[in-house]
Amino acid sequence: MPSSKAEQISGTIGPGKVTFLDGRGELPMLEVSTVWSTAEIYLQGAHVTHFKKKNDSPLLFLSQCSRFAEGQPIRGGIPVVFPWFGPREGLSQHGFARLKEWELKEFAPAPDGSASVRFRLPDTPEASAFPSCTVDYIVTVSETLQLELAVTNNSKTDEFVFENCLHTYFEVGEIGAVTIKGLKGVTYLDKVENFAQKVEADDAIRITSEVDRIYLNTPGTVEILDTRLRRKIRIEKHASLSTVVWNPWIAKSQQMPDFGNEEYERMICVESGNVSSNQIRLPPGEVSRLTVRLSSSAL
Ligand code: TA6
Repeated sequence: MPSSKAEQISGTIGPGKVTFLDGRGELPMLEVSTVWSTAEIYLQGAHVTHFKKKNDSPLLFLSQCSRFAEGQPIRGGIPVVFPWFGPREGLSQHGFARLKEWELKEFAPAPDGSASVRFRLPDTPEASAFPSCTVDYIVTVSETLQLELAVTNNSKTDEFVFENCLHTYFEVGEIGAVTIKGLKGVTYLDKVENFAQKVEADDAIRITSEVDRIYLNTPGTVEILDTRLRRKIRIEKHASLSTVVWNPWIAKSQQMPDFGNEEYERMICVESGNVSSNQIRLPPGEVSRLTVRLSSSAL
């Protein structure tokens, strides 16, 4: 680990480079830059807070009101949700991974100019409630943003049952100008209506009120079409059966202290993971690799 902040770890192969900085709230942060793009990643939660291609708008939404404090979730970017999704009696919502400072294990610039950074979730008291496991997260920055959450069950005897989710906040020009494609015919749990089970009827989903849905058994690619930014975002994924779509709309926005009252107009969460009935049952010695590839193009 670099001894001084703002120390640059330059790649020797490609032009990809990583700079180690004091981020907001003095939380340790990495800035990764490639010929195509820049990204910012906080060690806390291995949390990608920024990804932007040259000549494009940022891909990820980050709230102006987000906290940047030890052990507090960051509002925006890509929270890593693990080992449970949602509330859990007496414990933090969405697991503990997003609250912990991850170890920076490796920085790997590639000949093609992309740059990968590997993080490891350190042992924590909370993890003792689960079978012994190794959790690595690899972020690859290039013209696209690729994420891989690898969980190894180190137990010799016990199955590891967990949920995971890359809870991505996308930046949009204006929520009214957005449609979401790729979920037609998929069964979902509607959290706004007490988890009522429904089937998606729309080919192009529009957001016109609070939306909080868990789409199940859907390994497919989802697209966000944004006519205001004239941008199409593609979310390709592997080893993920759940897609969660969330916009807090007006009332919920006003209830969240770390989220601006009008910010619901500029974001949509389309999250990729394995939650609820899609939770993972990982046998001893096995590895699960949730992979998500985010790309964007002109509409
Ligand atoms: O993924 C959608 C969701 O589960 C919503 O229900 C909402 O709670 C959101 O996550 C944000 O959760 P957070 O704990 O970050 O406030």
